[in-house]
Order: sequence, then structure tokens, then C-alpha cells
Amino acid sequence: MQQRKAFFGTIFFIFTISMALKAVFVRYILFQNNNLLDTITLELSYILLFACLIEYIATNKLKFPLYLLLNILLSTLFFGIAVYHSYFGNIPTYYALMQAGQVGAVKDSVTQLIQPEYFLLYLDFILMIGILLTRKIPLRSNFKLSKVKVISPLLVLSFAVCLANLFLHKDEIITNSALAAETKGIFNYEALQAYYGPNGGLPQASALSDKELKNEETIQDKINEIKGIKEIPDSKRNYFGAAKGRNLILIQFESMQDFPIGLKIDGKEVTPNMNKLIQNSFYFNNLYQQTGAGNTSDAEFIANTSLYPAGMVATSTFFEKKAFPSMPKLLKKEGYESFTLHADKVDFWNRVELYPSLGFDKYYALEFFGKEDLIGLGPSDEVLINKGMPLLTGLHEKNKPFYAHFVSMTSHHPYVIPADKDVFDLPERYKNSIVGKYIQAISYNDMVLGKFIEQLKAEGIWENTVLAFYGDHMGMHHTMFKEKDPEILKELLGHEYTKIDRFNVPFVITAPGITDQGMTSDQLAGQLDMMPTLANLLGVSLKDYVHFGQDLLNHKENLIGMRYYMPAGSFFNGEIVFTPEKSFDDGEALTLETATKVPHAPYKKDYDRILQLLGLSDAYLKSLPEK
Ligand code: GP9
Ligand code: MN
Repeated sequence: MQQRKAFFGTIFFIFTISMALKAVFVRYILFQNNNLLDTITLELSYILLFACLIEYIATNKLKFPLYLLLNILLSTLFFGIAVYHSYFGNIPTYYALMQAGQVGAVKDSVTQLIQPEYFLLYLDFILMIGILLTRKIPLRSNFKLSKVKVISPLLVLSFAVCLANLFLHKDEIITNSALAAETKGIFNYEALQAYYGPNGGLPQASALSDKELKNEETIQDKINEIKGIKEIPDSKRNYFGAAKGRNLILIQFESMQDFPIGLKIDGKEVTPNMNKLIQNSFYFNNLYQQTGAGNTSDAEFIANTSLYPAGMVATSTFFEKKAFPSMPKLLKKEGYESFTLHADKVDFWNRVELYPSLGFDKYYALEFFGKEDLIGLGPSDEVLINKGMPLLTGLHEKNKPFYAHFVSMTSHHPYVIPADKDVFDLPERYKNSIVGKYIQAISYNDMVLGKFIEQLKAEGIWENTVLAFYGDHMGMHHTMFKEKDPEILKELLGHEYTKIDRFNVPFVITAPGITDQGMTSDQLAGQLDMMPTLANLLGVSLKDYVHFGQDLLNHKENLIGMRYYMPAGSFFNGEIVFTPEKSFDDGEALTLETATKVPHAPYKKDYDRILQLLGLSDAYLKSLPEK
């Protein structure tokens, strides 16, 4: 009896039980899974393994601090996964978690996403510290766990179960990361992700050999073959070179979705400047985000390369050593000067590597803009354009064509725009809702764009420029919603908010004298298509340039691949959006028109095509030389 009591007093027992409870808790908040057997077979084996290892190697004195350390590490892993999941809807890999250093910079967003109950994960830790400080309960029980009789067998058993689970799930391809972590176990999932590498264990077979990957024409022919595209010679392309020699100003708006464009609330336009501009622009309103774990930086990568991002990790980190073929490099050959402007620290998203990889001549980051007019993550977008403007005028005066990529930041989650910025006046009941705040942030973007265009006109730059803007990725996600948000969105959209709305970002091109008639196109498009479309207008030939996107002014049929935000293998075609779950078979197809579920069997070919394209893009990126 005494013996048993002492055993329950051991730190070994307390640690194992409290971590197991946490695993139950976290599996419930992530997957709404309350199956205890799952937790025991999948997670407990790892917890036991860790505890046995401590028992095995640590001296008596070291045990307690080691348990405390492991407790805080594992609890923080669970905590981090829960917060990350509430923003991205994805289970982060070890790689994404390693970028947790960035959290400080987006702390306002993170604080909003933390639910009070997440702190329960630290309850036992606090209790243990309390015990340690008050010393009310003796720290070390006089009960010694026998290494031979208890620890060794447990160690072998837990190790065997972990190993068996790893082998059992190794070749099981589950495209939905949350489902994968639920089925395989969180620790197993992390271990397997590390083993698979950045693209999550999906078939990565490249349709071309290493040798073939050295030849751009062969690669492009293969892409065209998979996509069913017929190459059109430059001389026969619509609008080819219509804006030859003009400056290119490309603006990436943070978290900007398509739905606020043209939207009126109580008769007042949310984006009056954009709406006006669109009348004399090419506007693609059926275009979808294709970013991966690198989020904003992936959008920057895609917009400049027309290549698929790495997927489960930020492209800027995973391929940090690579020299990417890119728009800045193509334009350099045409005598352009290229630079990018983003008012954050340049090491955020490893842009310090990304920008040289993309071949920009210069970049302007936080140090250049200074800590002025701070909103959210840093200097406001008004500072971005006001300080960026002299760079443009300087080059304009020298008659030097330029490509300026502006990357906005103010409209980042949690979308708090100070009242003195004359924010969009919301109806009373929209106030304090996240949708309301988002509308205000987008209306701020619109105001900034309006001011920017006025300045470009005043400086005489406008007429000789192609100005385009797009959204980097979604801003509204159900995990951000409070009670009234879904209702408000439904009211604004006239229908239930769906993933089609969520991933739909705008792409607008204005070239005075060329796009004056205006053209709103609902042809299917993706972010990868932006670069080829702009290159066509500027008369930049993509003959020897590998691009997975297509020029929207010359090709209508499209197939848009998506990874990360949706399981890899997800795609949009002209009719539906398809999302696989474990595999194609249990996936779901929704019509783009009404988000109605339809049988997906007829779309198997498109699924296979998308996986081929992803595999080829990955192989191509891997084959690129270093900087
Ligand atoms: C920070 C900004 C935010 O520099 O780009 O990135 P996000 O959180 O949207 O990826
Ligand atoms: Mn972003």
C-alpha cells in the first residue's frame, strides 16, 4: 500500500499522466477527437518513451529539472500547434514551428488567436513550480523505480510501439494535414514530416529526368502537355508588347480578398478607388491564391516567378540558396531597374535571402522606412508609398524604366486601423466584429491606392506605367470569427461564406491607353498566372522561361493547383474546386458557381495532372543552381 502510494507520488507518474491528459485535450481542440484509445496508442507511447529516457539517463538530482524542461517543451509544442492551427487551419511541421521566432512580429495577431483554454496546457507546470517553491510536498519520493523491473521493459515497449506506429503510417499518404496528424498521431506526424521533407510525403515523382530538367524548352513542353496548352508564338499573341518599355508597378495587398471589391455597405462603396480604376482596367475576379506555408513571402515568390511554392515550408527558407529565374531578371535584360519595398524587418520570412534569389537590384525594408506612423506590424502603407515615391520619380527623371514591387502590410490580421485614419464608417452592428475590422482594413488599402495613383499622375509617371495589384492570400477564416461574423459575411455576400470566397483574391491591371475600355473577366485563374500575363503586356518573351502559370490574355482553359491551405492535390478547374481528404477517393468537389457538392469521380484526371505539375515544379526548383 505504502509502495503504491509512493509510486503515484513519483514525478515519472505525474509527468506521464499530465502529458497524456494534455494530449487528450489538444487532440480534442484540434480534431474534436475524444477517442481515448487513439491517444493511448498514438501519443502515450512517445510520452512514456521520453519519461523512461529521463529515468534511464538522469541522476536523481537532474530528474526534476529535466521533467520540468520536457513538460514546458511539449506543452509549448501543443500550444504552438493549437495557435498555428487556428490561423492556418493546418498542423505545422517541425520546420514551420522552427520559424516561431517570427511570432514576436505578429504578436497582435497571435494574441487574438489564443483561446483562454489553451493556457490549461501549462496548469501542471505552474503547480509543479508552486510545489518547488513552497516545498509543501516532498519533491522526491523515497520510492525508486526499478530500472530493471519497470523502466527497461517500459522503455522497450514504448519504443517498439513508436516504431511500429511510424512504420505503419510511413507510406500512408493523407493529404489533409489535420487529418494526417489525427490519424497518425501528433508526434508521429511530426517525425514523419521531418522524414518526408517539405512537401508532405506526397508523390513527388518528376515527369522528367534530371537531364531533361536542364532544358527549359523540354520542361515547358511538358508543362504545356500536362495542362493541355498550345504554345502561341509571341507574334501571334493578343496584347504582346502592348506596354513595351513601360514601368511596372506591382502592388501586393496584404490579406486582400476579392469580395470587398464593388461591395457596398448601406449604399457606401468599400473600395471606391479600386472600383473606379477597374472601369479602365483588366480585372480578373475569379483568381485564386496559391501560396504555401510561406504565406505573404510565397505570394511575393509566385508573383515574380510563376512557379509553385514549396508547400509545407516557406519557399524563401527551404530554397534559400537557390537562384530563381524571375521577372526582375527578365526585365533586367530589357534595361529595367527592379526593386521591392516592404516596411518590415528584412529577415522576416527570410526575405534577406529571397530578394537576392529573385534578382531584385535593391530592396527597401524597415530601416529605410523608419518607425513612423506605426500600425499593426510596422510603418503604415502610407509611409510605404510616400517614401517609395521619390525612388520612382528619381528613375523616371533619368528615363530609366523600372519595376517596383510594393508589398503592403497595414491590412494584416487583426485588422486594427486607428480611428484617426478616417476609417470606413460601419453600421453599428458591424462594429467590433472581425469582418467589420477587415472591411475597414481593405478600405484603408483602397484609400492608399487612391493617393498613390494621384501622386503617380502628378509626377507624370502614370501614363508610361503598367500598374497592377493583387491580394496575397485570404484574410477571413472561420477560426477568426466570433458569433456574429458568419451572419455579417452572409449578409454582405448574399450567401454562406465558402472556401471559394475565402481563396478568391483580385488581380487588376491598368495600363493607360491600353486597358481604357475595361474588361472584367471571370475566367478561372491563379496567382501563378499573374507574371506571364504581365510579361506578355510588357513584351517580355517567356519562350525560354519555365512558367507553370499562363498568360490570361491568351489562354482561357486553366487548371489551378493548390497546396498547404488546402491539401496538396486540391485544384480549381473551370467548373469545380476539388479537395482530397485522405486521397482522391474520399475527396469533395464543389461547383464554383454555388458551392454545391457534386460527384468528383469525373475529375480524377485533373487531380493526377495537378500532382504531376506540383512534382515537376518541385523537381525544377531543386534542379536550379545556387546563387
Ligand atoms: C510580415 C508580413 C506578414 O512581413 O508579410 O506576413 P503574413 O503573416 O501575412 O505571412
Ligand atoms: Mn500576408
